Amino acid sequence: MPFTGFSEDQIRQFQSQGWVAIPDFWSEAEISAIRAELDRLKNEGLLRNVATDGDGKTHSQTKANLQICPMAPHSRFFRAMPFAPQIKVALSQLLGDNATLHLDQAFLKPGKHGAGTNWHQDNAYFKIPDPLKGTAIWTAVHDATIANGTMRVIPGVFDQNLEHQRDPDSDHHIRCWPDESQAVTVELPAGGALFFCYGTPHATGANLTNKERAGVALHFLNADSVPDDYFGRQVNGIGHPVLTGSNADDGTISYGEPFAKLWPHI
Ligand SMILES: O=C(O)CCC(=O)C(=O)O
Repeated sequence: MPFTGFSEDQIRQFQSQGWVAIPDFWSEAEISAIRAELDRLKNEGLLRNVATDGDGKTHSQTKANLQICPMAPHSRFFRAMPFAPQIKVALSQLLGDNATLHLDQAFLKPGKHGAGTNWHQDNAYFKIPDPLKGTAIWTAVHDATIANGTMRVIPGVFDQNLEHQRDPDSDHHIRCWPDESQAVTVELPAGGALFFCYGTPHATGANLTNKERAGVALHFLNADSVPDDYFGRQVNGIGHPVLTGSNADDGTISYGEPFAKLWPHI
């Protein structure tokens, strides 16, 4: 049964613990299409290895954390994904009216030498005043398991600003060192989605299996929490469509196409 909305308990979990997981957020057809489009971007060489050899600079020859950010300039399909009807339902419940797309990206971990992304809070980058006014939707493109380095989160600490430093295992990330004994490991089948607010510390691990594993991460911010120049700012011509409330765009305003209606047949 495709996602039609969070239960009250799930909303309470997001608001008090900073995360909630939905194992069947996308249908089979949707996740197959997401996987196929990510494959296309990978085969075109658009994913970049950001893993480094412990100095934050030297690109690793032995491990790979393949990232593409943003995806939208390269893919009509990924331009359309934030307009999917179930995203609108989820964002209306978690962020309310005037939820906007903040950024879109994907991380792919090749089999055997896929590298994790170290612990961080997204709010260490974005610094919004209320960390519950922003959420990631992290989609498991393949089954995400302990063995292939699925996401871990630290519940209930989203209102603490942990100290971050440059991540020596990445060419541009920052990282923190939370109390890992509190971590929850979130295993998800392909098509599942993990929601975590901007303050929730999260990390992925190494992929020790033979098969690749990827996550597509869309980030959303309530318009009342955005920096002053946010709507004027574009990355490669892509702006920040409003996705919920009476000002919601169905894709027509931003891209001239009614993506909400067309999805997933893009
Ligand atoms: O998938 C990953 O390795 C990291 C994803 C992440 O950090 C995020 O979505 O904020």
